[in-house]
Amino acid sequence: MSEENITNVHENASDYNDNQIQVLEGLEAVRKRPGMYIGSTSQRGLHHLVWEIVDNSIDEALAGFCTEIEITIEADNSITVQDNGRGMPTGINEKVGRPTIEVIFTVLHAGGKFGGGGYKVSGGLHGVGASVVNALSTELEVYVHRDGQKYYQRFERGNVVTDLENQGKTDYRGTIVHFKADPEIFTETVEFDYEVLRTRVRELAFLNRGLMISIEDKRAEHQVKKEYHYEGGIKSYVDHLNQSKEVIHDEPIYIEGERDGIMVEVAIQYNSGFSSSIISFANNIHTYEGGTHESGFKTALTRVINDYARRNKLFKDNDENLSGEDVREGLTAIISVKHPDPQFEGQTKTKLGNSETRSITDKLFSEALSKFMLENPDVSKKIVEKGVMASRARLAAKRAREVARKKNWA
Ligand code: 0R9
Repeated sequence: MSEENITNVHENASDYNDNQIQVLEGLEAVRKRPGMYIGSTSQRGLHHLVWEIVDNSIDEALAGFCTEIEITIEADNSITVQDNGRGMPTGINEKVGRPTIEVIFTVLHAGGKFGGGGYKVSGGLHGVGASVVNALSTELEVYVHRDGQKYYQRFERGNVVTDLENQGKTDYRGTIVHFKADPEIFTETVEFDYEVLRTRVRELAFLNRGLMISIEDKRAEHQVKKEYHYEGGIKSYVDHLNQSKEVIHDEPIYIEGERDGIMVEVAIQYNSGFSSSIISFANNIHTYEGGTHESGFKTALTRVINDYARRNKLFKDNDENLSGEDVREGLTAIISVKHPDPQFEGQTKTKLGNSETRSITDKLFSEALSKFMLENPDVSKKIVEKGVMASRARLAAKRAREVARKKNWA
């Protein structure tokens, strides 16, 4: 593949097609500086290869065409990812004169996202993942089942070994990618850790309601398979996090909404404990450092609970409002947003920066929570009481500190 910079931007396109890809550069750069593309060449970077391929399947699921993703650690530590989506387009990219599949796997920055019309929301390397994985694998094979035909192409260290070939008829539909990480790149290890993959697979199943994701380990010493599928999505995630806790209302409160192309989902449940666990995600990426979605949620939660308590005379007239910390005591919450153009900031690039997401999360969550509280007065009263107890404890501790300070001065 040449290193020419070919641009092929389609405006107003609403779907990918074989020509709607911008082709920017070759793969030598990836093998020279793998860390720039996958973070590191340690075991963490190795696992990154899996997520880059899985992200493409998840995008297909988010587009509404894929319901199942299977990940297999093969006996030789190679990886197979299979999805039952539409199958990658099998036509020729006119600008390059090569099959789209070949372009996607051999040219950096070849991806629908760069075509202008693509709408993809999963995390990852924004459409360059397939070519990066190919560049860093001793072998990569892709099988596409589409329109009743099966196609196959093989690469080695990013280079084309066989042209895309039609292998005849199939009843199946979907894409299968099989790759083997290159020990010349991953000098520490090329062995996958089943537990690391399993934990993230389960998280992805929680975050993508209804999607079935399985992980199988075929290595001699392991031989295990787990399937994850949550019809409740992040509501099931909150149930899971609170499973060993005493909850103060039976069902997690779940809200979802969409505005300006930004999808917001929140699930919350209070337990009798004193700590809070708020976990936020943007495009399936754990936003450890929080961001606008998390702050919009927190502001809305505090305001709605105070408004409800005041309107329903659950405060005494001279009681001050509950603080943010008061209303978060004993709270387990998952916030998940899907944004067409997420901006990640902060030291570890895990803080969502898009400013409009703050007000959108605030509005969607506050409207839904206000409605829930009006319709569920028994649960709402328990939540307010929990906050009032936290507030009293906080004010009592503050008074005790003041008394102690005065004593020390006396
Ligand atoms: C096993 C891993 N799966 C994938 O890598 C995968 C990519 C992919 C895909 C499409 C469907 N399934 C996929 N699985 C797809 C098809 C169409 C449009 N968009 C996406 C279509 O039929 O019109 N693709 C991801 C990128 C591309 N396809 C494209 F750039 F080649 F179009």
